Amino acid sequence: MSAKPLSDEDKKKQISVRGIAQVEDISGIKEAFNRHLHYTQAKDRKVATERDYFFSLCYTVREKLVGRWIRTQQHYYEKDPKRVYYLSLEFYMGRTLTNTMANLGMQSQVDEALYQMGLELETLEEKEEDAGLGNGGLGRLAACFLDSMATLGLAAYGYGIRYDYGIFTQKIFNDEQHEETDDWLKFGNPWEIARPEYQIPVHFYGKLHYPKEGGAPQWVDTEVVMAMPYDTPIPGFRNNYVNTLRLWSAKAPTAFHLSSFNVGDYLNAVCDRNLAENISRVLYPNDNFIEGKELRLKQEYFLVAASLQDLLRRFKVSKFGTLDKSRVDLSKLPDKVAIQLNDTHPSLAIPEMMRILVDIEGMSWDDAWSLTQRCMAYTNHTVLPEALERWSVKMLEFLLPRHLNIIYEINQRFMDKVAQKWPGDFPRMGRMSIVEELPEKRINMAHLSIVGSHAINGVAALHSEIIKETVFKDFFDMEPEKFQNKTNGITPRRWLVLCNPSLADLIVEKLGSDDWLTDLSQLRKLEQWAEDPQFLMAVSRVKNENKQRLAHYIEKEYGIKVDCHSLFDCQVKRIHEYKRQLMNILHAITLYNRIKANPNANIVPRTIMIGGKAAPGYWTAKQIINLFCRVARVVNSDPMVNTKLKMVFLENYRVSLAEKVIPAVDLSEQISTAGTEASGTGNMKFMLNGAVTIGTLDGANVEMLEELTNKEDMFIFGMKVNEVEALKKKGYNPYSFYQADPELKCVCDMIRDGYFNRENPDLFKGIYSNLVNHDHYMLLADYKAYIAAQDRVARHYASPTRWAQMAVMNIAASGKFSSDRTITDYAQEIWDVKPCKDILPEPHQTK
Ligand code: D6G
Repeated sequence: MSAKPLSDEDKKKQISVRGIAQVEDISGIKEAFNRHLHYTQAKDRKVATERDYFFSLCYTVREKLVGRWIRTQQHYYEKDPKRVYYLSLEFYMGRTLTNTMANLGMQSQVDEALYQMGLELETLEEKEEDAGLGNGGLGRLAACFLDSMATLGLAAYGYGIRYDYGIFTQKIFNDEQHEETDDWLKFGNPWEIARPEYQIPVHFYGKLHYPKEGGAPQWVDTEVVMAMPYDTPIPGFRNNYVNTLRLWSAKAPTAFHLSSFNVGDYLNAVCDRNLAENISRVLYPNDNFIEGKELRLKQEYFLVAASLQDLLRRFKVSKFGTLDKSRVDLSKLPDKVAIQLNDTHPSLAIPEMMRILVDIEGMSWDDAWSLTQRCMAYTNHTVLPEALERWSVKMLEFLLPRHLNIIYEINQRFMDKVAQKWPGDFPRMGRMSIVEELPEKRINMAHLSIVGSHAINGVAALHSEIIKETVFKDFFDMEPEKFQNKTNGITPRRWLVLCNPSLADLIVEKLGSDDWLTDLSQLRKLEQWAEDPQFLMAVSRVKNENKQRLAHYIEKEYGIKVDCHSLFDCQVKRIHEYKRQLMNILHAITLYNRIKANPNANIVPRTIMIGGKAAPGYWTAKQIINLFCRVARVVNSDPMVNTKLKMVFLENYRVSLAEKVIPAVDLSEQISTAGTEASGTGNMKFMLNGAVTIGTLDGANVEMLEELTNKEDMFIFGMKVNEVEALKKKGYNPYSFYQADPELKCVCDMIRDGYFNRENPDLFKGIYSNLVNHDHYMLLADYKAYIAAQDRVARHYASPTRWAQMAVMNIAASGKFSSDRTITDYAQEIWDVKPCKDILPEPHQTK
């Protein structure tokens, strides 16, 4: 097929964030694509499936990475900088193909090459499974951080688990959530490379042997599982850096269960291999909730044990693997290694590091402790009590006896320090102990993490203050210098260039370059065009195109037609009571009642969308999904209502769906009870894409408001943290709010009386009674303010120019929320490493 002539649109594309399409690159891509179709997929064009094309394209793009990857790793060995290790049980990566092309600046070339071969890039992109190795914000944050660390040229590594099954696929039937396994590896993963040569043994169970001559007890008679690494390249944004995400998969050792007592039962011994390999089978599907199961504890230790051995191996070798004697001096460890614990999930790294240094390397306790503390730093992500990890001593004793022993020793020494500072203050010692006695003996992993780290940070300014004043107050009183704040951020590459290229191009055109993509604070300059009618029109046009694309998706997937002129009002995040999706539903029912009561009133049309997964065992969260879907059914089928109000549940919300939804939204719902959402990052993604926020003064919303030049450009409502606390103290009575507000009372009564579920009218009585009697997250107390804020939203949306101005002012104020800024802060204030803006040379040849 011959090349299509360049239209004006094509010419514009050439100065697009999607890269510049050069003729020689296009022919190179076509050649590589055909080579992979032939040699890697072993297919010809007559029999090739779309998936074959997808894989051929992935390998074509991957080829552009490998030279850079090898070169970057060589560069780290040559320069030997301090390395950063980000340990996380979750890396919510989503898709890789488009991100890789975007970061290498080759989207236009690939698009053109495929077009010339009669194929469509978008269709192939849709073939990719999401790598859903995370639940929500915590896992996606880890993924955004990897992008920023590579973009800032940090010698950084992600360490995690290669779960065979990621976060479950959510299916809605009969208005209810059902879970299906996420078999994301079923067609193979073109981005990973197995590295069997770096397999590492991990020990479990066993017992302690106390040597007669004294000294540290020995951990003996253990069961071994092998940790097999799979490496995924993490490209920086157009800087030729490619870092590594190393994910561990559990493998039974060759001799697993083939010991003497098993001789003669070879087949059963082979089948038993599954037991060991179950460790990396599945991601625990809970967000902000810890289940306390043995398999999860195994996962946590498996990650930590494999990663520490691996990073110590890397520390001990240098200059391409030759042992450099001076470097085996472990006292230099904190000069070369920073370990960031993403929540307490990998906090066994602290006793594991002590075990390695004391038991294996023969170091004194004090020296080992100093090195451990100087390497480790801990990020706290939540103050919700059900999310704070506490492991039963019984379980630890059984699974990791030496670690329990070390934790006791850490605690003893720490308690001595507390007693020294506050002699005789036994209640304080009780509060600060790593070992809790009631209701059963448990290890408080947050306390362990604080004691074993040199830095502890919250994830937004408000959250960092809250932890100092509440859950960790005693620790703050003791060592205030350890406590820091690092407000979360998002990568503008995925969350703008990739998901909203038209808006990115518009900004490039206005700012005259794309430098702002690695220095997002430059977005502030857009304020000068906030009154420019042409710019406002262009921003609205992009939003409308995105809305049309989403409307098309909604119609195709759910058969619901939505009006693109209506206000797209959206709350996407995990379903949790504290996030208050139920309050959003109360508003939807309120609107329904108002339209029914006054069909001719001039009501601003809205499309209310909620998306998110409920943890499979979280009954109330599932009820909330069920209620939303049932209300939606009534609303959407009522001709008196459905021209003004539509409700859509966005099934199976995940990274790739977020990329379609976020650019198309007008109003972002960030409505958690003040003091409960540590940061939020969805809030930032919406802001960057020109949505206006309705929200409480919670998490990073506070800083978003601070960044806005005009405070009216965000719809803030509801109680502040101190007001929530004061009302709790006074005694909160939700029933009085219910009785005092006829509109609220009517909405609650409809839920109680089964208005939306007449065939099963008792279905939501529990929701009603919980609301009016307990209402732990104070929805009824904030309802009036929320409705009033929603009314203000509608009034503003009725003026398109005013709304577009608000959108522009929000985009302009979103620069602080780049994860590049967050990572720069971690680098300077916790890790003591220097971001490097230099671009590595192109790798022409690799050694
Ligand atoms: C990645 C990239 C590859 C490198 C390998 C091992 O797979 O080029 O050789 O990592 O790196 P280290 O674990 O020795 O740093």
